Amino acid sequence: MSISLTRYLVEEQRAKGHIPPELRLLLEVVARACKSISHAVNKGALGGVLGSAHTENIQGEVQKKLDIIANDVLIEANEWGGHLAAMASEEMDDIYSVPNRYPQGEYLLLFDPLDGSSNIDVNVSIGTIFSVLKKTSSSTLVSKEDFLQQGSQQVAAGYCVYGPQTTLVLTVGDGVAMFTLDSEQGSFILTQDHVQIPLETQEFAINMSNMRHWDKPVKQYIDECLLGKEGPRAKDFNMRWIASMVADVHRILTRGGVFMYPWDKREPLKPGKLRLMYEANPMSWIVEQAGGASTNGKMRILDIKPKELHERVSVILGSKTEVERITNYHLESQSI
Ligand code: AHM
Ligand code: MG
Repeated sequence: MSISLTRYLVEEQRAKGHIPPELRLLLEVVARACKSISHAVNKGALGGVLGSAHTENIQGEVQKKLDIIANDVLIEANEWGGHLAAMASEEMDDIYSVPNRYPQGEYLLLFDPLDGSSNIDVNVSIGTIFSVLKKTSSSTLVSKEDFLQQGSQQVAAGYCVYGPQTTLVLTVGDGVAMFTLDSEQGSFILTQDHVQIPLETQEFAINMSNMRHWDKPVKQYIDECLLGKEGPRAKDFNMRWIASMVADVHRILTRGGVFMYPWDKREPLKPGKLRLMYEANPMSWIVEQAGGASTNGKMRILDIKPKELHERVSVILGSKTEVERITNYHLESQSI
């Protein structure tokens, strides 16, 4: 018997009461938007959607046509349902309040519409990452400050990876479930519930070309992995770097591993490359809900109080024992 996303959400609500109807609507709308994005990604060159849009986002990154298409799909799908107060996206400078012509709900949706943009044109897995918060202020006017909540305040988070299969991964704070898109039926079907990241791993993901810029604790960890059986870890490690956080995190959820995009010395004032609100927070919650851990080297990512919507952060996440080891290396290097 196959369990659709809708059925999963209804049954979770019935059993545990943590998915109110408005949140269910929101999650179903996001899933529907992901189906549309998956369709556009699938068409690729045939749909004329590849290549640069010749515009830049607020972070000065050149946007791809599909970045903008995915952003528009998510906005259009979500603005009218009455479940949202506002949205924020990696691809938009400011928050997007629900237009006055639609009813306003109490949820805030944040997303990276198409993560791993550098992989779009080369037909490698990319994805959509999303995070849901609840508006805490009673004012009907939504401001950027409403969004600046710690990751631990999220009420739902997920991602959809567009790879050989389209897979939606979701948490509402009660474990992690994976749904695979059945394109014949047009629905997401539950394919794994209670996802657990293995504690131990022999696989790491990091962009090795940045090695010379890393800080000492990160270098120490990777050096030890590279020494393999002959080194202090006494086992060989394997390396994978897809350059799509969604795809790297998906592999870690499936077979363990550790993912790092750490602070480095190239731009010392920049805390990291990845965005706290659109990438690190949702992924950290998913990873923790699957028994893993996530830190910026100094503290749990979900405890960081954001100061900016587009704030960046150093990210170390995945199998718990490895993340703890890397955190210890950071603590040791601080105390020297
Ligand atoms: P994007 O949101 O602009 O695609 O950037 C985020 C991506 C992550 O998915 C990935 O882990 C990282 O950037 C790859 O960076 P690099 O190209 O430096 O390896
Ligand atoms: Mg991204």
